[in-house]
Amino acid sequence: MKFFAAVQLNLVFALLEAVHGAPPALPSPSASCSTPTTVSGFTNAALPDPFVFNDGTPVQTVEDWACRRAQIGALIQGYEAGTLPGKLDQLSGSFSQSGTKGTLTITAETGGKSISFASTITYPSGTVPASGWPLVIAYEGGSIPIPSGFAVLSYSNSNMAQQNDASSRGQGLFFQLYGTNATASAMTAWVWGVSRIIDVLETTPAANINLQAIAVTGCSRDGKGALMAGAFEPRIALTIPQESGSGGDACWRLSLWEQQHGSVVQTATEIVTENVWFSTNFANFVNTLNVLPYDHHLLAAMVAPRGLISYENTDFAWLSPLSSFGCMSATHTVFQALGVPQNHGFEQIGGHAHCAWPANLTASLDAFFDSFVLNQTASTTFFSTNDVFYGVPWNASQWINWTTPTLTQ
Ligand code: MCU
Repeated sequence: MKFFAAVQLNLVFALLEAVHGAPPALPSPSASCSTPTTVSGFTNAALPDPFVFNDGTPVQTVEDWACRRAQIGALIQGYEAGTLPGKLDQLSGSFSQSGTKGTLTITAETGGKSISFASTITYPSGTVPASGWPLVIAYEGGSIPIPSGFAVLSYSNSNMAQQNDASSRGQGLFFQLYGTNATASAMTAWVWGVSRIIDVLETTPAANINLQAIAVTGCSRDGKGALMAGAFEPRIALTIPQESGSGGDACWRLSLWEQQHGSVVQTATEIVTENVWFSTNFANFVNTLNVLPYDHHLLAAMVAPRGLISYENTDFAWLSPLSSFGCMSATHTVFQALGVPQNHGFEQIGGHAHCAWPANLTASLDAFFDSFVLNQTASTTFFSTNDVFYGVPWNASQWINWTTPTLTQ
């Protein structure tokens, strides 16, 4: 019965893809879906259950999950990310191309202020496919091997919101538009920029981009950012955070557990002092993580049922390897509940420098590109670690203490 429901769901997502050629989509949350930015009185030492709403009632259907996802997005903004502004009425773009180099320039206006930013798109040579080129939006250029046949947009996210150190708060183009007191963290400002790029690509046919075939990637701090873009922007078909570590595909609670067991990892208390990736409000919660009604397993779960593969590097304790593995194991239950576990991959190996690409990861990467961006058939069952987590004990049931339902239509 369970199997049947999963097959049925796969079929529904496949039909959605066939009809729209688009990434698999969730229904819109119903008008009655309530999305507060905080949950008062919440406390949970384990990872919060993805399958209960804020009020404790169970999530049973795909439509329920669409509402739960919206709740999670609001909570993440409320506690750690600040407010993500939406689409602007005053948005325009221009595009020029010389050979394989295109320049996409975007002008955004609100409240009497205006900013412009330009991105370079590097195109493959050859004939444009009928549906346009698939595109990778690469934070600061990215550092994964992108297969031939893709256009690559190099996104200057640090120009959108600076990330030098704590003094970067409120610095960058986004804050020129929304004011230096905007609550958005740098990562939130970066998501806003990605969404405006996609808005303008939608109205710029000359750029020849296949809007159903957009991936996002970035490494390290920019990997944290890439994960967040995939979580909040449903027009992204495939999300590829690389070595994002704490604040990315790791969970706050699990990183603290690693530290408590003697591993020198990055925790929430450190991260809010180091840089401006999170809102100023997050500093109020980093010493009482149990009150967070979410953790990063739920940030990553916002990507489902779209494609997500994250890569981690076991050579660096600072990246908090147990936390990433445990956190993504928790995220995986959401893809399972939606009947698409193969849409979520995780690979954690060592033997390479931070943000360098070892060739033995290319098979999974290419399979994810094939399946989720190019709509080709590929086996995408990749979920593994070779790590022993620097001796820190991992007991899944201590952290993932819910039963995974099969969400029905
Ligand atoms: C893994 O990403 C970050 C890390 O969170 C920071 O603590 C460290 O300073 O920088 C890393 C990074 O972005 O390296 C390029």
